[in-house]
Amino acid sequence: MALLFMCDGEASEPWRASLCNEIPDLDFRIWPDNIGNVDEIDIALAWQPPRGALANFSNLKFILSLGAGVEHILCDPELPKSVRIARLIEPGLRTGMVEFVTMEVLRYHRRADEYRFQQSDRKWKLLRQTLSQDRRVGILGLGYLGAACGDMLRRFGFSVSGWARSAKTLPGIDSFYGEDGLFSLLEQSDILICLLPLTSETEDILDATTLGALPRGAVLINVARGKHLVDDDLIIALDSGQLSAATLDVFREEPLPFEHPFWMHPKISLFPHAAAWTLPESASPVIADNIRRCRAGEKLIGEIEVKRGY
Ligand code: NDP
Ligand code: OXD
Repeated sequence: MALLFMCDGEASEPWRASLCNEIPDLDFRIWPDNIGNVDEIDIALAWQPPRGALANFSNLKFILSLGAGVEHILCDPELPKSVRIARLIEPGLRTGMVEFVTMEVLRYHRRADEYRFQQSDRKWKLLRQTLSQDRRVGILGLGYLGAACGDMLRRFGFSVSGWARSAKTLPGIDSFYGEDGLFSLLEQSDILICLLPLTSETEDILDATTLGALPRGAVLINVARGKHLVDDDLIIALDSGQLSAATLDVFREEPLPFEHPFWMHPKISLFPHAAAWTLPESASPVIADNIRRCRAGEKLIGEIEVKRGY
Protein backbone atom coordinates (compact mmCIF):
# COMPACT_ATOMS: atom_id res chain seq x y z
CA MET A 1 0.00 0.00 0.00
CA ALA A 2 1.41 3.39 -0.99
CA LEU A 3 0.34 7.02 -1.14
CA LEU A 4 0.90 8.97 -4.34
CA PHE A 5 1.52 12.72 -3.98
CA MET A 6 0.20 14.49 -7.09
CA CYS A 7 0.70 18.22 -7.06
CA ASP A 8 2.38 19.86 -9.98
CA GLY A 9 4.99 22.46 -9.09
CA GLU A 10 4.56 21.89 -5.37
CA ALA A 11 7.60 21.11 -3.27
CA SER A 12 6.93 17.51 -2.28
CA GLU A 13 9.70 17.29 0.33
CA PRO A 14 7.98 19.33 3.09
CA TRP A 15 4.87 17.18 2.60
CA ARG A 16 6.85 13.95 2.67
CA ALA A 17 8.71 15.02 5.82
CA SER A 18 5.58 16.23 7.56
CA LEU A 19 3.40 13.20 6.71
CA CYS A 20 6.16 10.68 7.46
CA ASN A 21 6.58 12.40 10.80
CA GLU A 22 2.92 11.57 11.50
CA ILE A 23 3.06 8.07 9.95
CA PRO A 24 6.70 6.83 10.05
CA ASP A 25 6.10 3.76 7.85
CA LEU A 26 4.18 5.69 5.15
CA ASP A 27 5.24 4.64 1.64
CA PHE A 28 5.26 8.12 0.03
CA ARG A 29 5.53 8.17 -3.77
CA ILE A 30 5.71 11.24 -5.97
CA TRP A 31 3.97 11.75 -9.29
CA PRO A 32 5.25 11.60 -12.04
CA ASP A 33 8.89 10.66 -11.37
CA ASN A 34 8.77 8.35 -8.36
CA ILE A 35 5.66 6.22 -8.75
CA GLY A 36 7.20 2.76 -8.39
CA ASN A 37 4.84 -0.18 -8.87
CA VAL A 38 1.50 1.39 -9.89
CA ASP A 39 -0.44 -1.55 -8.41
CA GLU A 40 0.74 -0.62 -4.91
CA ILE A 41 -0.88 2.82 -4.96
CA ASP A 42 -4.13 2.87 -2.95
CA ILE A 43 -4.32 6.56 -1.96
CA ALA A 44 -3.72 9.70 -4.03
CA LEU A 45 -3.12 13.03 -2.29
CA ALA A 46 -3.87 15.42 -5.12
CA TRP A 47 -4.25 19.00 -6.28
CA GLN A 48 -5.39 19.48 -9.88
CA PRO A 49 -4.24 16.06 -11.11
CA PRO A 50 -3.97 15.95 -14.91
CA ARG A 51 -7.10 14.56 -16.54
CA GLY A 52 -6.83 10.83 -17.08
CA ALA A 53 -3.83 10.37 -14.77
CA LEU A 54 -5.78 8.79 -11.90
CA ALA A 55 -7.15 6.11 -14.22
CA ASN A 56 -3.66 4.53 -14.37
CA PHE A 57 -3.89 3.18 -10.84
CA SER A 58 -6.08 0.10 -10.81
CA ASN A 59 -5.92 -0.36 -7.02
CA LEU A 60 -6.63 3.27 -6.19
CA LYS A 61 -9.34 3.42 -3.50
CA PHE A 62 -9.11 6.93 -2.04
CA ILE A 63 -8.38 10.42 -3.28
CA LEU A 64 -7.60 13.05 -0.66
CA SER A 65 -7.83 16.60 -2.00
CA LEU A 66 -4.99 18.91 -1.05
CA GLY A 67 -7.55 21.72 -0.99
CA ALA A 68 -11.05 22.40 0.32
CA GLY A 69 -12.48 22.16 -3.19
CA VAL A 70 -12.86 18.87 -5.06
CA GLU A 71 -14.03 20.11 -8.47
CA HIS A 72 -10.44 19.78 -9.72
CA ILE A 73 -10.77 16.01 -9.14
CA LEU A 74 -14.41 15.49 -10.12
CA CYS A 75 -13.90 17.19 -13.51
CA ASP A 76 -11.81 14.23 -14.70
CA PRO A 77 -13.98 12.23 -17.13
CA GLU A 78 -11.81 9.16 -16.47
CA LEU A 79 -12.11 9.35 -12.69
CA PRO A 80 -12.29 5.78 -11.35
CA LYS A 81 -15.93 5.08 -10.41
CA SER A 82 -15.69 3.37 -7.02
CA VAL A 83 -13.04 5.59 -5.51
CA ARG A 84 -13.86 7.50 -2.27
CA ILE A 85 -12.95 11.19 -2.18
CA ALA A 86 -12.37 13.62 0.70
CA ARG A 87 -12.00 17.37 0.64
CA LEU A 88 -9.62 19.03 3.06
CA ILE A 89 -10.98 20.37 6.32
CA GLU A 90 -8.12 21.80 8.34
CA PRO A 91 -7.60 24.76 10.69
CA GLY A 92 -4.86 26.49 8.69
CA LEU A 93 -7.14 26.94 5.67
CA ARG A 94 -9.89 28.21 7.91
CA THR A 95 -7.63 30.74 9.64
CA GLY A 96 -6.24 31.93 6.31
CA MET A 97 -9.71 32.40 4.85
CA VAL A 98 -11.08 34.17 7.92
CA GLU A 99 -8.09 36.54 7.90
CA PHE A 100 -8.43 37.28 4.20
CA VAL A 101 -12.19 37.84 4.19
CA THR A 102 -12.06 39.98 7.34
CA MET A 103 -9.22 42.04 5.86
CA GLU A 104 -11.23 42.76 2.72
CA VAL A 105 -14.51 43.48 4.52
CA LEU A 106 -12.77 45.90 6.88
CA ARG A 107 -10.95 47.57 3.99
CA TYR A 108 -14.24 48.36 2.28
CA HIS A 109 -16.09 49.10 5.50
CA ARG A 110 -13.47 51.63 6.68
CA ARG A 111 -13.02 53.12 3.17
CA ALA A 112 -9.27 52.44 3.22
CA ASP A 113 -8.90 52.74 -0.57
CA GLU A 114 -10.60 56.13 -0.61
CA TYR A 115 -8.17 57.41 2.05
CA ARG A 116 -5.29 56.04 -0.06
CA PHE A 117 -6.52 58.02 -3.08
CA GLN A 118 -6.85 61.12 -0.93
CA GLN A 119 -3.30 60.67 0.27
CA SER A 120 -1.98 60.68 -3.28
CA ASP A 121 -3.66 64.13 -3.69
CA ARG A 122 -2.42 65.30 -0.23
CA LYS A 123 -6.07 65.73 0.62
CA TRP A 124 -7.08 65.88 4.32
CA LYS A 125 -10.75 64.99 4.54
CA LEU A 126 -12.76 62.81 6.91
CA LEU A 127 -15.04 60.33 5.16
CA ARG A 128 -18.26 59.36 6.86
CA GLN A 129 -17.87 56.31 9.09
CA THR A 130 -20.62 53.68 9.16
CA LEU A 131 -21.30 51.55 12.25
CA SER A 132 -20.53 47.88 11.60
CA GLN A 133 -24.08 46.98 12.71
CA ASP A 134 -25.35 49.06 9.77
CA ARG A 135 -23.20 47.17 7.23
CA ARG A 136 -24.93 44.05 5.96
CA VAL A 137 -22.68 41.18 4.94
CA GLY A 138 -24.08 38.21 3.02
CA ILE A 139 -22.20 34.93 2.67
CA LEU A 140 -22.98 32.40 -0.07
CA GLY A 141 -22.01 29.06 1.47
CA LEU A 142 -22.18 28.46 5.21
CA GLY A 143 -19.89 25.44 5.37
CA TYR A 144 -16.57 25.05 7.16
CA LEU A 145 -15.14 28.29 5.77
CA GLY A 146 -18.26 30.42 5.25
CA ALA A 147 -19.52 29.79 8.79
CA ALA A 148 -16.10 30.62 10.28
CA CYS A 149 -15.91 33.90 8.32
CA GLY A 150 -19.46 34.76 9.35
CA ASP A 151 -18.65 34.11 12.98
CA MET A 152 -15.64 36.44 12.91
CA LEU A 153 -17.56 39.18 11.10
CA ARG A 154 -20.48 39.07 13.52
CA ARG A 155 -17.96 39.47 16.35
CA PHE A 156 -16.89 42.71 14.67
CA GLY A 157 -20.54 43.72 14.91
CA PHE A 158 -21.54 43.34 11.24
CA SER A 159 -25.08 42.24 10.38
CA VAL A 160 -24.30 38.85 8.91
CA SER A 161 -26.55 36.60 6.83
CA GLY A 162 -25.72 33.45 4.93
CA TRP A 163 -27.11 31.08 2.35
CA ALA A 164 -26.68 27.31 2.11
CA ARG A 165 -28.46 24.34 0.63
CA SER A 166 -29.91 23.37 3.99
CA ALA A 167 -31.25 25.56 6.82
CA LYS A 168 -28.65 26.45 9.44
CA THR A 169 -28.76 27.59 13.04
CA LEU A 170 -25.62 29.60 13.64
CA PRO A 171 -25.32 32.09 16.50
CA GLY A 172 -25.81 35.66 15.30
CA ILE A 173 -26.15 34.73 11.60
CA ASP A 174 -29.44 34.92 9.69
CA SER A 175 -29.70 31.79 7.60
CA PHE A 176 -31.38 31.50 4.19
CA TYR A 177 -31.65 28.52 1.88
CA GLY A 178 -33.18 27.45 -1.40
CA GLU A 179 -33.82 29.60 -4.49
CA ASP A 180 -36.10 32.12 -2.74
CA GLY A 181 -33.63 32.35 0.09
CA LEU A 182 -30.90 33.35 -2.34
CA PHE A 183 -32.71 36.48 -3.50
CA SER A 184 -33.74 37.41 0.05
CA LEU A 185 -30.07 37.27 1.01
CA LEU A 186 -28.87 39.20 -2.04
CA GLU A 187 -31.33 42.06 -1.52
CA GLN A 188 -29.84 42.75 1.88
CA SER A 189 -26.11 42.28 1.22
CA ASP A 190 -24.02 45.46 1.08
CA ILE A 191 -21.00 43.16 0.89
CA LEU A 192 -21.44 39.74 -0.72
CA ILE A 193 -18.88 36.99 -0.09
CA CYS A 194 -18.86 33.84 -2.22
CA LEU A 195 -17.67 30.71 -0.40
CA LEU A 196 -19.60 28.05 -2.30
CA PRO A 197 -18.11 24.89 -3.74
CA LEU A 198 -18.08 24.79 -7.54
CA THR A 199 -20.78 22.35 -8.69
CA SER A 200 -23.19 22.14 -11.61
CA GLU A 201 -25.71 24.04 -9.42
CA THR A 202 -23.40 26.87 -8.42
CA GLU A 203 -21.46 27.46 -11.65
CA ASP A 204 -22.17 30.97 -13.06
CA ILE A 205 -24.25 31.84 -9.99
CA LEU A 206 -22.77 35.36 -9.89
CA ASP A 207 -24.35 36.70 -13.07
CA ALA A 208 -26.30 39.78 -14.21
CA THR A 209 -29.43 38.60 -12.37
CA THR A 210 -27.85 37.91 -8.99
CA LEU A 211 -25.46 40.88 -9.11
CA GLY A 212 -28.44 43.03 -10.14
CA ALA A 213 -30.39 41.87 -7.06
CA LEU A 214 -27.78 43.35 -4.69
CA PRO A 215 -28.33 46.86 -3.27
CA ARG A 216 -26.89 49.50 -5.62
CA GLY A 217 -23.21 50.13 -4.84
CA ALA A 218 -22.65 46.74 -3.21
CA VAL A 219 -19.25 45.04 -3.06
CA LEU A 220 -18.44 41.50 -4.19
CA ILE A 221 -15.72 39.32 -2.65
CA ASN A 222 -15.23 36.08 -4.59
CA VAL A 223 -12.89 33.70 -2.83
CA ALA A 224 -14.52 30.48 -4.02
CA ARG A 225 -13.93 29.66 -7.69
CA GLY A 226 -13.64 31.72 -10.88
CA LYS A 227 -16.41 29.74 -12.57
CA HIS A 228 -18.94 31.02 -10.06
CA LEU A 229 -18.67 34.41 -11.72
CA VAL A 230 -19.70 35.50 -15.22
CA ASP A 231 -16.79 37.83 -15.95
CA ASP A 232 -18.56 40.10 -18.46
CA ASP A 233 -21.54 40.55 -16.14
CA LEU A 234 -19.23 41.72 -13.35
CA ILE A 235 -17.61 44.31 -15.59
CA ILE A 236 -21.01 45.64 -16.68
CA ALA A 237 -22.18 45.79 -13.03
CA LEU A 238 -19.03 47.70 -11.99
CA ASP A 239 -19.11 50.10 -14.92
CA SER A 240 -22.78 50.92 -14.38
CA GLY A 241 -22.30 51.58 -10.66
CA GLN A 242 -24.51 48.64 -9.66
CA LEU A 243 -21.42 47.36 -7.84
CA SER A 244 -18.89 49.77 -6.37
CA ALA A 245 -15.98 47.32 -6.08
CA ALA A 246 -14.94 43.69 -6.25
CA THR A 247 -12.20 41.60 -4.70
CA LEU A 248 -11.34 38.56 -6.79
CA ASP A 249 -9.02 35.82 -5.59
CA VAL A 250 -10.08 33.14 -8.09
CA PHE A 251 -10.53 33.14 -11.86
CA ARG A 252 -11.90 31.03 -14.70
CA GLU A 253 -8.37 30.63 -15.97
CA GLU A 254 -5.44 30.70 -13.54
CA PRO A 255 -3.01 32.37 -13.82
CA LEU A 256 -5.29 35.15 -15.07
CA PRO A 257 -4.31 35.77 -18.72
CA PHE A 258 -2.19 38.89 -19.27
CA GLU A 259 -4.77 40.53 -21.53
CA HIS A 260 -7.78 39.95 -19.22
CA PRO A 261 -9.69 43.21 -18.48
CA PHE A 262 -9.83 42.43 -14.74
CA TRP A 263 -6.11 43.28 -14.36
CA MET A 264 -6.48 46.98 -14.99
CA HIS A 265 -10.06 47.59 -13.88
CA PRO A 266 -10.02 50.45 -11.35
CA LYS A 267 -12.74 48.89 -9.19
CA ILE A 268 -11.22 45.40 -8.97
CA SER A 269 -8.71 44.26 -6.35
CA LEU A 270 -7.09 41.13 -7.57
CA PHE A 271 -5.17 38.37 -5.73
CA PRO A 272 -3.46 35.31 -7.29
CA HIS A 273 -5.57 32.63 -5.54
CA ALA A 274 -3.86 33.58 -2.32
CA ALA A 275 -6.70 33.76 0.22
CA ALA A 276 -5.92 30.54 2.08
CA TRP A 277 -3.08 28.11 1.53
CA THR A 278 -2.79 24.47 2.44
CA LEU A 279 0.40 24.27 4.48
CA PRO A 280 1.92 20.94 5.55
CA GLU A 281 2.49 22.11 9.11
CA SER A 282 -1.24 22.63 9.75
CA ALA A 283 -2.78 20.17 7.27
CA SER A 284 -0.62 17.08 7.87
CA PRO A 285 -2.25 15.91 11.12
CA VAL A 286 -5.69 15.90 9.43
CA ILE A 287 -4.39 14.23 6.28
CA ALA A 288 -2.54 11.62 8.37
CA ASP A 289 -5.75 10.95 10.29
CA ASN A 290 -7.53 10.41 6.97
CA ILE A 291 -4.79 8.08 5.72
CA ARG A 292 -5.24 5.97 8.85
CA ARG A 293 -9.02 6.01 8.28
CA CYS A 294 -8.53 4.86 4.67
CA ARG A 295 -6.44 1.96 5.82
CA ALA A 296 -8.89 1.08 8.64
CA GLY A 297 -11.87 1.24 6.25
CA GLU A 298 -13.50 4.03 8.27
CA LYS A 299 -15.48 7.08 7.10
CA LEU A 300 -13.13 9.87 6.05
CA ILE A 301 -13.08 13.37 7.46
CA GLY A 302 -14.58 15.56 4.74
CA GLU A 303 -15.71 12.62 2.62
CA ILE A 304 -17.78 14.05 -0.20
CA GLU A 305 -20.86 12.88 -2.03
CA VAL A 306 -19.69 12.54 -5.61
CA LYS A 307 -23.21 13.01 -7.02
CA ARG A 308 -23.72 16.23 -5.05
CA GLY A 309 -20.31 17.54 -6.16
CA TYR A 310 -19.03 18.60 -2.73
P1 NDP B 1 -18.13 23.25 2.55
O1 NDP B 1 -18.42 22.05 1.74
O2 NDP B 1 -17.83 23.09 4.01
O3 NDP B 1 -19.34 24.29 2.47
C1 NDP B 1 -20.04 24.52 1.31
C2 NDP B 1 -21.28 25.36 1.62
O4 NDP B 1 -21.92 25.69 0.39
C3 NDP B 1 -22.31 24.60 2.46
O5 NDP B 1 -22.91 25.46 3.39
C4 NDP B 1 -23.33 24.15 1.43
O6 NDP B 1 -24.65 24.00 1.92
C5 NDP B 1 -23.29 25.31 0.47
N1 NDP B 1 -23.78 24.92 -0.86
C6 NDP B 1 -23.30 23.98 -1.70
N2 NDP B 1 -24.05 23.90 -2.81
C7 NDP B 1 -25.03 24.81 -2.66
C8 NDP B 1 -26.14 25.18 -3.44
N3 NDP B 1 -26.41 24.59 -4.63
N4 NDP B 1 -26.97 26.13 -2.97
C9 NDP B 1 -26.74 26.71 -1.77
N5 NDP B 1 -25.70 26.40 -0.96
C10 NDP B 1 -24.87 25.45 -1.41
O7 NDP B 1 -16.92 24.01 1.83
P2 NDP B 1 -15.79 24.93 2.47
O8 NDP B 1 -16.44 25.97 3.31
O9 NDP B 1 -14.74 24.09 3.11
O10 NDP B 1 -15.14 25.58 1.15
C11 NDP B 1 -15.91 26.36 0.26
C12 NDP B 1 -15.12 26.64 -1.01
O11 NDP B 1 -14.14 27.64 -0.79
C13 NDP B 1 -14.29 25.48 -1.58
O12 NDP B 1 -15.10 24.57 -2.27
C14 NDP B 1 -13.32 26.21 -2.48
O13 NDP B 1 -13.89 26.35 -3.77
C15 NDP B 1 -13.17 27.59 -1.84
N6 NDP B 1 -11.83 27.80 -1.29
C16 NDP B 1 -11.04 28.80 -1.80
C17 NDP B 1 -9.79 29.03 -1.30
C18 NDP B 1 -8.95 30.15 -1.80
O14 NDP B 1 -7.77 30.24 -1.46
N7 NDP B 1 -9.49 31.06 -2.57
C19 NDP B 1 -9.24 28.23 -0.20
C20 NDP B 1 -10.14 27.22 0.28
C21 NDP B 1 -11.39 27.02 -0.26
P3 NDP B 1 -25.00 22.86 3.01
O15 NDP B 1 -24.31 23.30 4.29
O16 NDP B 1 -26.47 22.95 3.13
O17 NDP B 1 -24.48 21.56 2.48
C1 OXD C 1 -8.80 25.13 -1.91
C2 OXD C 1 -8.11 26.24 -2.53
O1 OXD C 1 -9.79 24.63 -2.46
O2 OXD C 1 -6.98 26.54 -2.12
O3 OXD C 1 -8.36 24.72 -0.82
O4 OXD C 1 -8.66 26.88 -3.43
